[in-house]
Amino acid sequence: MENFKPFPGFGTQATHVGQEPEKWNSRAVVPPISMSTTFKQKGPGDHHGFEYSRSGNPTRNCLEECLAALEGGKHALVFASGLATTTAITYLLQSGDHIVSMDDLYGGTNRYFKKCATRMGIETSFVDCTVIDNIKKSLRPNTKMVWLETPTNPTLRIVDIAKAVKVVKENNKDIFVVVDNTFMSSYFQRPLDFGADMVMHSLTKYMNGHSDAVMGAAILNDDGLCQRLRFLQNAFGAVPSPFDSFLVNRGLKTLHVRMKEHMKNGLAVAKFLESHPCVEKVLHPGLPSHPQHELAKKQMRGFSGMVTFYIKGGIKEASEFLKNVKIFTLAESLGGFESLCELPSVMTHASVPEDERDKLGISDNLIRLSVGIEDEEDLIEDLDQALNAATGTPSHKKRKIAE
Ligand code: P1T
Repeated sequence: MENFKPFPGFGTQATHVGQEPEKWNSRAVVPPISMSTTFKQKGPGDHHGFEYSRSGNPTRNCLEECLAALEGGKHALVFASGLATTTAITYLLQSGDHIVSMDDLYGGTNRYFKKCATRMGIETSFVDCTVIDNIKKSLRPNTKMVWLETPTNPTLRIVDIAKAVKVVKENNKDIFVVVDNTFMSSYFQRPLDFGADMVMHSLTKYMNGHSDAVMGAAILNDDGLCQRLRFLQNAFGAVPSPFDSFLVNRGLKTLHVRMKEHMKNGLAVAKFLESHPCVEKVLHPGLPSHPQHELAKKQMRGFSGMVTFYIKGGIKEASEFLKNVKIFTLAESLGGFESLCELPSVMTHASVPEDERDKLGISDNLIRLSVGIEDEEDLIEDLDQALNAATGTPSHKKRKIAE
């Protein structure tokens, strides 16, 4: 395993920032779930920091403070889902504005820009931002936002954040650069350190890590942008419940512990798949065979449990594999403690038009794994038997021993 250095103090911050017992008269060590929708005022408009639970909630505050610290940012705002966060951020723009977006990204984000933002009169150009010159060429006088996802979902391409920010700011310093950091979590990557203006997370994934809450966050340093987003959080109203805020806040407490296991298992699975005769190609930024392996090592402090691979054959073999896994579960989503697998062309990226999927390499034999924190040997054995069952090959492990 690579010898990556974690961000200093990460575990201590995850444990304590925003969680101060002194916040509560009871001195509760674990922040209480504050379910009240409204808060008593001393006089009209004269309150104790909270008025109404959409505009502010004590449990949500604990989570937002912790998130800001973990991402190395000044402010964090949470929303009812990752996509609600993307929507709120896009509401910072107005009709006639233009977005440049990475072409490979979560299918729902692609669909939002194409089918929803367009209805607000906002146009998006989808370009391969791994080639920095493509970003430069697609900037227009009305470009207001550049949206990057790195590593990308599902083909795990890496965008050089520092170079992308540089080229954007040289063109116009008012264009803000947003990085969707969902695949890495705050533990392995901090885009704000590379000059990005804002980080977006689907907290539904690694940050919560327990596959039991849907939520998103925007994290940033700029006070003015934060104020505008705070207004939208309340005015737009897509806020998470206090109970879900409690769950995600609890999930953060073990983020650093979980991510190390995801990385270890993900790398083991990627190496195993790369050696398997039923596998055409493996995509994992931690493998020296990944075209951007060096950039990944420079920009990230580790790798998550995301592994994508092409099974030999087509939809038939891919479907058989997915039906045959026993420990991996065939389901959308990622980043939970449990291992999941899915077929992006039919599931998470079905909303991306077929010609675009072809261009991006999202073919019917492309399988995405979210490698969980079960025992490495069990995961590899499961993948081996499912691959062999899908392709009618004898067990790879047994065959290797026989050789
Ligand atoms: O599901 P939601 O919390 O709304 O987050 C949307 C989202 C945003 N960004 C990335 C990189 C994502 O992967 C997602 C959601 N992705 C899945 C559900 C998935 O299985 O890929």
